Amino acid sequence: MEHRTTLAKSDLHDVLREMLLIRRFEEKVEERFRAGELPGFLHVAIGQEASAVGVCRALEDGDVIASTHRAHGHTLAKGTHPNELMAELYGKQEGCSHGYGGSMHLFDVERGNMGANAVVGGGLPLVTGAALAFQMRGEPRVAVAFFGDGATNIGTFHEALNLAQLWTVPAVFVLEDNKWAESTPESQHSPIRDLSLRAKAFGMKGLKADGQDVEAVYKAARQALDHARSGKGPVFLHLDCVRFRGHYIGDPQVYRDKDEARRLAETRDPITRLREKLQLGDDEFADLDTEVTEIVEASVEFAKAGTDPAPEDALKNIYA
Ligand SMILES: Cc1ncc(C[n+]2csc(CCOP(=O)(O)OP(=O)(O)O)c2C)c(N)n1
Ligand SMILES: [Mg+2]
Repeated sequence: MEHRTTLAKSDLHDVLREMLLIRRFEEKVEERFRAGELPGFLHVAIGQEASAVGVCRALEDGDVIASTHRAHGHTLAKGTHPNELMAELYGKQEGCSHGYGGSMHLFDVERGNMGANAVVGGGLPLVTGAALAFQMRGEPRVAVAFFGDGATNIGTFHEALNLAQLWTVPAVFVLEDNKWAESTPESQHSPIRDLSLRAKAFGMKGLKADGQDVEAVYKAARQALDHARSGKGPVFLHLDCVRFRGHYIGDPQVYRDKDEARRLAETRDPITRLREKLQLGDDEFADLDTEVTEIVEASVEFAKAGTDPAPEDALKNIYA
């Protein structure tokens, strides 16, 4: 895809398809998890598809990302095939982390994904380090960290941004601000209401966008990436996002107003928004839905037919 400062009209259909694929993928994962087929712990980013797709679409070949515990959308948007992602969630050797990782440890280094991270804030120093490497080698590449509002309170966030700015490395720090850290609302975990102000503490360029509007995300991400790539230093990109579901699948959400999530899903769904903009009729949308749902169903079949890792290989990649 040719890179522009805004998404071309001709690309928007494809963008909608990608967001819908991620949505249907995560709905299927939730269903299979509740059916007891998937091991481990599960966080979905249903409602946050615009951030993953908008940012990843703006990347150039060679750019890298690091993700969080809510990583399925980022992983798909960075190019991992749904089969490889689903196989990983089923713990199979065919998975992108060869069955060693699961939902919170999705890696695909060949496609520039330095991994999901179960440690909140764990990806941030990796991104500063990768960006430093690009700078030292004179490569025109950018490293991008996704992280949540809760992560802005952890030490690695401050260390990573401080050094990134000090060394003017080509990094973009993408805050997916969904206003929750597990069951803690932002007003109880941050002393400031506007988290874009975090960038000011480091003298870092800050940009803001509506994280539910994929076109706005793309536009801001392009600006951020261009700035970082041109050697002007890192950028803090604050995306105003919405978490439609609980923190994890199974979360009873007793701490949250029951109507809030429903209201937000009705008014701030990035897929509905783009569908309306494209004026897609019911039949056209249904066709798109069938197409992505078939891809998701096929990924489940692929995963179920996968190979279980051998028990004797369990310690193979442990180095510390
Ligand atoms: C270092 C560390 N501390 C605490 C946790 C437990 N934990 C997992 S997710 C989470 C909240 C993260 O909130 P945020 O960064 O806003 O991401 P979101 O879940 O909203 O996407 C916490 C505290 C953890 N995984 N790692
Ligand atoms: Mg959050």
